[in-house]
Amino acid sequence: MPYWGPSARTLFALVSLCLCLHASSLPAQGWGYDKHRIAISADGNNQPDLNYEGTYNTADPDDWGATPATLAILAKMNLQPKLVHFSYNNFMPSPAHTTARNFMQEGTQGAIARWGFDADVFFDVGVRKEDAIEHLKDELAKSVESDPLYFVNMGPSEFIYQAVQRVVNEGNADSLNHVRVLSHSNYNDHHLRHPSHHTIEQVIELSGNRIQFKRIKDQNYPKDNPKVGWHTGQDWQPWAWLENHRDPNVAWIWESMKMHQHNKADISDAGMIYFLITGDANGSPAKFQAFLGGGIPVDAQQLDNRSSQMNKTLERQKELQINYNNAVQSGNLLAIEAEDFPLNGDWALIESADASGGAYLQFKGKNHYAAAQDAHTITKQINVPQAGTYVVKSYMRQPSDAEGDKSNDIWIGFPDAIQKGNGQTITGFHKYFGRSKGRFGMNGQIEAHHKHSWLNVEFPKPGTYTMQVSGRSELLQFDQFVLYRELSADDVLELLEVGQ
Ligand SMILES: [Ca+2]
Ligand SMILES: [Ca+2]
Ligand SMILES: [Ca+2]
Repeated sequence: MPYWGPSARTLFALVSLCLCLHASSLPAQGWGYDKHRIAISADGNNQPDLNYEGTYNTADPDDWGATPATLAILAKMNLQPKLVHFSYNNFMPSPAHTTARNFMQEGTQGAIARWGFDADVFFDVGVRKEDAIEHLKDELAKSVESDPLYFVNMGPSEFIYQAVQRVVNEGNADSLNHVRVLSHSNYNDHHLRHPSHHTIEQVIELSGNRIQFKRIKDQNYPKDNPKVGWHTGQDWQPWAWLENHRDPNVAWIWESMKMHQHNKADISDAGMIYFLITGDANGSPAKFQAFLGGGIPVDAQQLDNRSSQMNKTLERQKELQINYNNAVQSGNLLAIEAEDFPLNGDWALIESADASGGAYLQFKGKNHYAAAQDAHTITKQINVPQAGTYVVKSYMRQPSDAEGDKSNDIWIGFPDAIQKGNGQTITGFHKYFGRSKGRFGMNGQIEAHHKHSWLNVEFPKPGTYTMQVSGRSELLQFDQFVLYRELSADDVLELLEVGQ
């Protein structure tokens, strides 16, 4: 071995050490951030919200690029395990992507596969709204002085509002003393998709002013100076280094940014994560380039585990979506939104992000236990594509302060079909009841011939049939009816998880 060998090795080791130090010893200065837990909620919805009457019924597409960029910044610092929640498509009420391309799903799944994030902390609000809110609630409620949560606000504030509301309602408001909400955007803080939605100030107020809030400068500006900010208008030159980056995962950020349908080079929301990691609120394309350097190293073993787990989940979701479409097309599954019934009497339509279709009906009148009243009966024609006998279930909810068996029933009737309970034909209206609090649960039984029974309805031939519902107990809420045949209740629950 030549005499200079050992010292060359030493030199190499020293250089390596310096490189490592450079990556891991960046000062923790963004608002005291030091490898703490991070939760993110972004919009980016591409499925139009057709009930929205404002100017934009889809979200700003800048998140399609900002999400991969954000996750790249975290991965570069090996902070994957610190990302404990990422919800997307949070433009409430967030209709599921059934006809439009789901760019946010592509961006998050792509980042999970490339950099080994935990797939279980990602939620498409359009498909798993309830799970997403609950999951953020749990992460908020865990916060203590030694383990604070940084929440990065990348979309309108209603989503975090609903999670904070649950933390408060469950008596865990003190945890919010250790939650720090970071924003850069007047829009994210104040945009209201619906009059019932809330601003970031209302989120803070709801927390009893416990949540700490910081808004850094708007990362979209100035758009005409590529040296500052994360939005360069339609000038792509400052980002050109991304396109052919030697790390293909970094080059993928470029592809994601180019999906922007107005061709804007804008990943403004990523500026917040850059600030948290570096303390620099004046990030830029060139600083991003220096930060990512030669690329993002990943642990191959960790990646293998994660991507096989994710592929299984994706395959399962695809299969469920196909099964749901088949069940609807074949007529084996009829899903009827309560809010599609024309209103009558004391029925009221309530818009709500946690209801299917963004709304439910509530009976605001008094109890009518003796008989269905015409004055409070709502009627809808339903289309039945094939003859057959269907189980009738509904998604209903009792108000949270109702006693166990109160506010939990309606009258139901199918006057021009054959109704059956306990195997026997029955006629007229029947009391139809269930129990579920907190969330809309699938249930619904009748009492026929002195026994509890599921309600079955036979439609002798395809066509249009009348369905009637009448108010029975005050304040009951119902969201959706589900009629099904040749499926089990478990099948239906699973199919509706993706179909809604
Ligand atoms: Ca956003
Ligand atoms: Ca932007
Ligand atoms: Ca509904």
